Amino acid sequence: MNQNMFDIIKLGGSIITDKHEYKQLKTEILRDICNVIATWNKNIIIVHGAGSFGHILAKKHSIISGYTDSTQLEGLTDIRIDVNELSQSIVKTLKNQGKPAIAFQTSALVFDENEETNPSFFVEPLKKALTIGLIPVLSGDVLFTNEKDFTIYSGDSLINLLVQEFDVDRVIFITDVDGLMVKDSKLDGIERLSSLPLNDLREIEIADYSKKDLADVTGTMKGKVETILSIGQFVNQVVVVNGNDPERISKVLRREPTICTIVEGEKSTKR
Ligand code: IP8
Repeated sequence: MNQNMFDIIKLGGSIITDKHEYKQLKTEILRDICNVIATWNKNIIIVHGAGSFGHILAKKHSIISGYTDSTQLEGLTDIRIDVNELSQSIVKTLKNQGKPAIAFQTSALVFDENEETNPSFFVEPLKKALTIGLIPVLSGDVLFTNEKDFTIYSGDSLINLLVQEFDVDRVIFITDVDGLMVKDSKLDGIERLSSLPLNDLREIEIADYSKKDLADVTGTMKGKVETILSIGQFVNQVVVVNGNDPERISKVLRREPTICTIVEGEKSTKR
């Protein structure tokens, strides 16, 4: 495999924050996950979800609907401050593990000109950071757009852009579930998908896991599958693994068997 290829690691908002409580960082889990990431010598880009540092205020101020009145601006400012704080916590935790990282503000690099096409993406600062050995840390954000003035842009949408700009081997979603769950018609329950080609995922009925009581303006398990279907075309593998057990992440990185879902992407067929 080409050593210059990248892995993108998505730290889900639910695994690094407690989504029930405003700005509640799961410090120990973040430390344990960063510990594992720090052992990994491949080029990586980290994208994190906003969790309770973003979704609670995003919902309160209807940020996803775009600009309606000036009272939203205070909310927008607070979300930016809070998401920045979360990004910096990740950077500091990586730094403590001896891994130099740098946070980038997604809304300063990405601008949605027109909802029909991919947003414009100023990717050069990321490329430069990577070539000198820094790990870029990016996030979901409040994005400026031509149509609505602003909206919520998820980390998953950003990954969709990144896989089209970088030579990406794997996208690893570190979540708080054991993998992608499907309805099992025989057992009348749900079961985890362990490994499958992207094409099979197109046919499958996914069990919807979203916790309805939580403020989350972007995500459901079905939404995650749509993201995987899209990014899977550009990468070799997409993995969904539970970050509550960092040993599983370690095994995923070393390509050893563990509890997770591995979707084989279509990158090689596109060359
Ligand atoms: O948690 C959402 O990003 P996500 C960004 O990756 C904000 O969906 C600010 C709520």
